[in-house]
Amino acid sequence: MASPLNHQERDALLPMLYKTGWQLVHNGTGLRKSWKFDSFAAAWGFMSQAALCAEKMDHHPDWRNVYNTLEVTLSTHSCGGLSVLDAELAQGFDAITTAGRVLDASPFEAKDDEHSGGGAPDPRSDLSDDFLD
Ligand code: H2B
Repeated sequence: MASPLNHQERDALLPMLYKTGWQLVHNGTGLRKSWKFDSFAAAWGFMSQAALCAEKMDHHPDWRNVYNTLEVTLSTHSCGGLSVLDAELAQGFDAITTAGRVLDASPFEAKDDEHSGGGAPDPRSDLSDDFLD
């Protein structure tokens, strides 16, 4: 079973992930990154590749997709914190090729009110209620 990263391991593995937009959440027990793509299809394409990567590692993300945005939180449930598997999965996600279809990534945050600014009512707002924290 994977064990939690010790201080030395955290110092060795996490700084490179901060550089690509991963942030610590939940008192350092999770890693989070958000993406905004140019379309739902691009988000789903990324998620398909990410799912294969996760399945290959037998280590799976918590994630939330709303239209063209994706918020991923990584943690190792079995050890209640971050393990080397989370760092490896984060690297795997960062290595996915997106052919310029990423419009934005962390520190951009996929907020619930992301689509609530002016203009037409968001047709997805009724879908997102189930996923609110
Ligand atoms: N994914 C994550 N994120 N944390 C886990 O502890 C975990 C997992 N455990 N995927 C795996 C599957 C475990 O349930 C199986 C039995 O290996």
